[in-house]
Amino acid sequence: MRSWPTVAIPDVDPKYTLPKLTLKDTLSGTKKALPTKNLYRMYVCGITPYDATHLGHAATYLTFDLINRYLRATGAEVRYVQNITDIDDPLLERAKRDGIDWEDLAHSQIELFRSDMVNLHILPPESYIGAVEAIPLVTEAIEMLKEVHTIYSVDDDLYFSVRSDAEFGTRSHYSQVEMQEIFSQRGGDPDRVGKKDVLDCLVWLAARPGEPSWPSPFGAGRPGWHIECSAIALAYLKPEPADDYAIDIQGGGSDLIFPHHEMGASQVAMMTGKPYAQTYVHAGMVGLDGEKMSKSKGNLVFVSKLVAAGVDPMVIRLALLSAAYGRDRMWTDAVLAEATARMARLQSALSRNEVAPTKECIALIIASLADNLDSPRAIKAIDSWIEQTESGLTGGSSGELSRAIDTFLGIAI
Ligand code: 5CA
Ligand code: ZN
Repeated sequence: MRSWPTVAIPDVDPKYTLPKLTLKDTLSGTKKALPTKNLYRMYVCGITPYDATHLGHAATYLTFDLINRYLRATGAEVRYVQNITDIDDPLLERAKRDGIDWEDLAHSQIELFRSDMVNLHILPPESYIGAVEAIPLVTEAIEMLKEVHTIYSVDDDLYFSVRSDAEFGTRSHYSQVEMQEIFSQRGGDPDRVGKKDVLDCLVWLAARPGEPSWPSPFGAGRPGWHIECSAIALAYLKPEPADDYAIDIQGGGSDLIFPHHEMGASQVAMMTGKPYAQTYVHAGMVGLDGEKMSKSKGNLVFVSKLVAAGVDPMVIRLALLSAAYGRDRMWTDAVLAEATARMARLQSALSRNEVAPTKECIALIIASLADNLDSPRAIKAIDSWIEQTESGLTGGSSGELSRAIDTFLGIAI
């Protein structure tokens, strides 16, 4: 699938030293410094293209954009892969409900997502891969899992046996009861008769009448959700044989911790004999005015609608960065109003002939982001600089500060 155009990133002045990036790892529950490397492999779960791009999606991709920007600023290469779940039950259900062709729905939403990502200055993945185009990779992955005896069939459908991985369930820290509950909420089928374990997940769904299907060595059908991401990640990130982990960063929103990322980690461990990711990073959920933002509640706020209403995408970016990425938070009119006011003050301060010293502010932005992407702290440093400039301090370089804000926070002013 075509990715989207890249965004220029200003270079970092060599006078600034970049500390190692630390990130909160969901598996260990602690902050971990990423090892220094020349190449990082990052996989982030992409959209299911039927309601793109709401502010929750935007916040999640923005989180990984901060990681991407920081690692690149250290001089490293980031091999970044993202998928598109362009065939799955929820997409088919939505297309049916709205009386449209599922492929047309997916294409229109992917197009919208691309333009939202461009507007938000989110760096594109190197590989942007749809589930449909990845079907040969999915079937190869299933073959590999078959070789290690982790696949069985129920009727003509194929399942991954979670108990073949002794570590299954240990990564996401939920009890058995919680796992079962979340599994059913997120498309799982705990009650399917013939399964070996209630949590076993579908990897290949045999063709159903009236539904799209593709040929495969296991008969016509379509991929299950979790195997789609495992197969795409391995094929496009190409793990380094000498590494202890298959990839460096596995990411997405916290709604994917279980079952999606647990299943993926198990499948990859079975296929490669290594743990999946060095660090598992999850962005918190964004809600609206005190409620969970969800399709069923119909309270989604879309980036494209805000932009069409005249909101500057850089203000949306600033607004989303004003809260810590890992926490659940609310989008409210007040959040947008605060970011609008902050942007106006920042623009006005940066346009002065004389501005307050900038070196300390830039160093603080870098140090804050290095500390588990603490964007609220980086914004606080910018606020203090604005106040200093407004109070008449001089000696700084507005060009240097606006470049650093662009490089690290992705906000072009
Ligand atoms: N296609 C799958 C992942 S393989 C999927 O979860 N698609 S999605 O469209 O539902 O979500 C796309 C990304 O946005 C995922 O990383 C998901 O975790 C994240 N996301 C979804 N809703 C929210 C929300 N309300 N707040 C923050 N992130 C969200
Ligand atoms: Zn995924």
